[in-house]
Amino acid sequence: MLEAVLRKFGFDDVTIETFGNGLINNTWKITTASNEFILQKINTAIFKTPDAIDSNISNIGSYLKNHFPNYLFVAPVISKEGKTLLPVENDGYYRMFPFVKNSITKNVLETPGQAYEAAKQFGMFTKLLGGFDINKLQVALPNFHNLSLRFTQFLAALENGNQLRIKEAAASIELLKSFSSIVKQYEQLMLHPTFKCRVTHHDTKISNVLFDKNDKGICVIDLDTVMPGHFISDVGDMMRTYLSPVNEEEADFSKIQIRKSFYEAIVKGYYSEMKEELTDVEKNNFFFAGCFMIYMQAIRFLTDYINDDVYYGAAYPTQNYIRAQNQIILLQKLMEKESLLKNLF
Ligand code: GN1
Ligand code: MG
Repeated sequence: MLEAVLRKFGFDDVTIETFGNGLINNTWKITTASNEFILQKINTAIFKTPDAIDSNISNIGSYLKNHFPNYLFVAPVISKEGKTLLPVENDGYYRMFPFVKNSITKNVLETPGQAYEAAKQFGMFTKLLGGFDINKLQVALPNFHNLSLRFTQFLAALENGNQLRIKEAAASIELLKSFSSIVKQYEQLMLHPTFKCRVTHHDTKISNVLFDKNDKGICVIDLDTVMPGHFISDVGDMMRTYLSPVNEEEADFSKIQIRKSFYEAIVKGYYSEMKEELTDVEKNNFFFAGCFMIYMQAIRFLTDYINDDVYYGAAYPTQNYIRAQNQIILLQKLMEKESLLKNLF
């Protein structure tokens, strides 16, 4: 199947390896005699309108090319028929990107300097697109970071989901309910006139930043979830994925920690681009971004566990339950450090 897709891009003799660690799409690295590429199959169970993604990437690309020609925008490869999105019957949708020469992607964050660079790159992305007409963006995943809806879906799962799993996860369920003031705070912010809607990446994990060999950020990638949104999504997911030395898969919860130097790096990196753009209400909710995203991710993992893993799937039976517990502990540890971290800035 992949060979047929590759032929449409004019490739015959290539090596194909699986690539990366995304939970949703399938990704391969393609090596030809002279170049490298990234091929992806879009998971249409989740991204139901691949055309929307394709058009967003194309519109953003044109805007950046016209207004900021020096910004490295990784545009999709055009097929022999002139397309950037290739439907394959009874299979799915494919697209390909050039692998940026000499770029490095990281699955694990090692230093605060890397966190600074990543936060700067995501901040820069939103800032450069400050003049882009947000109404031109199609919403590929409606309500993706709508915490109120995620909470409602969690409550619905408690009504209709797997009873055995609900019993097993009782303690985690109670903990998540006990943090529901986060939903209230989110709802109040959404009503605030200066809590702004901006072009938001919505997936700011470290592997979505390209680095050079000196650990300097080059640009951001994976624009599938770029939609109108709020800065708490991007900054919050940085906190969720950069602050702790271990990620959401870690089952030894004693390894979960909040590293102050990485928090500082996120603030400084993001502010190096966005300080003048953010309103006071937004700045006052910088710390809240982490609570919002970690709480939402804990809810999403636990909801999925209770719904028999329909969304994320599971490599072993309790994977989503472990992930949810991991995120609850991360949230608790972050909240313990609230005054320490808030007093830094
Ligand atoms: C999914 O596929 P990946 O890893 O980029 C998910 C994110 C979650 C993340 C948790 C479309 O992202 O929202 O934060 O898993 N993406 C979608 O690891 O649901
Ligand atoms: Mg992604």
